Amino acid sequence: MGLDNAGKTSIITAITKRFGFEEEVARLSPTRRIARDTFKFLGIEFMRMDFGGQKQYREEYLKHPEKYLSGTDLMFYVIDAQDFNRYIESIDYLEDILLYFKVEQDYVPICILFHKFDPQLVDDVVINKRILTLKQALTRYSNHFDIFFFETTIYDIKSVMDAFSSGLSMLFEKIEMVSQLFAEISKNYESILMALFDSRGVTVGEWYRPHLQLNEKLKIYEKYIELQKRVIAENRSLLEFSDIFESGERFSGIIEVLEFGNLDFYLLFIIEEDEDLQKTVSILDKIEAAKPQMENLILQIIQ
Ligand SMILES: Nc1nc2c(ncn2[C@@H]2O[C@H](COP(=O)(O)OP(=O)(O)O)[C@@H](O)[C@H]2O)c(=O)[nH]1
Ligand SMILES: [Mg+2]
Repeated sequence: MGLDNAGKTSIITAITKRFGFEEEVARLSPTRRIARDTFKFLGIEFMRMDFGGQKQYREEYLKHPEKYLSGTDLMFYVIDAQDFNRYIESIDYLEDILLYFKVEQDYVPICILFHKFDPQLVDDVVINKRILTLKQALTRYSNHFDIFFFETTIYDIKSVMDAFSSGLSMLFEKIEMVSQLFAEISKNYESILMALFDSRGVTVGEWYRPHLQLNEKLKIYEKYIELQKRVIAENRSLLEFSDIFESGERFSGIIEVLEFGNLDFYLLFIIEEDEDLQKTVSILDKIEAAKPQMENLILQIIQ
């Protein structure tokens, strides 16, 4: 939910496509009423509702909230971070929505996305200040609700996927065990990243080397998207690769497919490349040996 023009439909398009969505996003017209679709995560089917945000629709939702909002498990509230003039209007709308949930004692987790936080704005003092002020104002709702903030932009697909993944993972109790296991395993190697994705690129768990830079994360994610396509096209269960960061640092990695009935997961493991390539290969082999442990854990989560 969120005001019209906040970027809600663009976000859903980006999450669904993950690549090559720019043209479609540029052509979007305002959503009429509510656009519904479904997707699966960890074997559970979710209905996703994209609430058209124009004034007349907002009034309708708020007039009959029980009709539109009951049964909500998770809300993503999108604010156009660039549109300072509409911050207040946006907060008012959010407040009305939260009021309904509060009266119903339905304390759904709320993810607030400060969207259109485009790459060139990351160091922009003005917008950062505005967002901070907004966050401070919004913390008053955290007495009742679990509220999580994210800065997102469709020009960084990872930012959008992270917000979506983090929101969803709140609905699965044991899911943080995956990241914990990754942290544990990573200690033993010169790891850069360890992540588990579902077939649609939603993160189930991940661990990053501390201080990994944003552009390095992006590089990895883009590489992953490209390689995942190849894994599918070539019907492989394992793919090893090697590449280089802008800094000149080399990394090696594997993508491994884990299958559970008709559910596929992708394990991505990236380590610093050793001059002695044999050493790198043996580490990647060891990681492969951790597969049963990983599979056990996934089984617990999707039960
Ligand atoms: N600069 C920028 N523009 C965006 C971003 N996301 C969406 N937009 C643009 O914002 C406008 C409204 O997007 P739309 O998804 O239709 O908004 P909705 O009304 O909330 O569904 C469109 O022109 C999009 O191209 C973003 O991350 N950055
Ligand atoms: Mg829309």
